Amino acid sequence: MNSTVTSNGVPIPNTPRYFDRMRETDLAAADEALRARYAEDGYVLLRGVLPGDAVIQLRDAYLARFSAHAEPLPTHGTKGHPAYEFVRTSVFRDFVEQPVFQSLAARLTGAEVAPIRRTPLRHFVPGRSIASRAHIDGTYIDGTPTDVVTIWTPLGACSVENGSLMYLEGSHADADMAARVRNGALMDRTSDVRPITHDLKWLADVTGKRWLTADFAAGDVVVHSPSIIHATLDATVGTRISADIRFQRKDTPRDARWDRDWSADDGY
Ligand SMILES: O=C(O)CCC(=O)C(=O)O
Repeated sequence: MNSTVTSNGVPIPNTPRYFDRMRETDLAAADEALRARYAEDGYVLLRGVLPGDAVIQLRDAYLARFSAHAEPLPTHGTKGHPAYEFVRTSVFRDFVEQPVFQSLAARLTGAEVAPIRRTPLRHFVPGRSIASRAHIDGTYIDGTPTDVVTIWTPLGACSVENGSLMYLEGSHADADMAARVRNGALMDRTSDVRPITHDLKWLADVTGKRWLTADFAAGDVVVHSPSIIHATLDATVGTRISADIRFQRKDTPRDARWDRDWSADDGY
């Protein structure tokens, strides 16, 4: 790994001051232990939740769609782009509707959950210096944030150098942190007030926290709470493709905007 990594082109020293590894949780743990870990860390990293070859097949089916498309492609995930079409196929829907996801979300919430239809499909290629800015999911969901569970599912192996997801340690336990740091946060895209910042080193400095990373194999997932601050690094060595698969408690108000298929320009 390099001595400096970047997110949206902004460098962060790759040192123990700024980075640590996520803790792994055993999928075979008892439900109470799983929930306790989720409450404590704001995320659970689970290995081998899905067969790796099924995940690779989905990735290949998505990438195969690019050969049928004439250049130039529309913006990622907008109408006419392979990602926009792919999230509407039965292959993709069958994948995200596998019972393993719903039962995991139910185990973590301890309640009955319903799927959220809108499932973003992310695709980051090396050399572009584009990554997800620091944010909490609660900002984007028009509901009670604690009731939504996100299962971040990389479609294929995803190392830290591939731009995998990472969490600001313990940030879920500080309810005011996002609001507090937002004041004075550096922002490269001032038209969108929802992300906290694109400068992940700055955020680590003002909070005194580290970013927690992981290398993922095909079939691994990480599940997070809507109040944990997360972001990604730039993909530098390979293409990162992933899906944000979400559920919410059945007994909570639904955000109707999230009941439709995802489109990158749907504004949510
Ligand atoms: O994959 C990404 O770049 C961002 C994912 C994310 O923010 C989420 O799953 O909530």
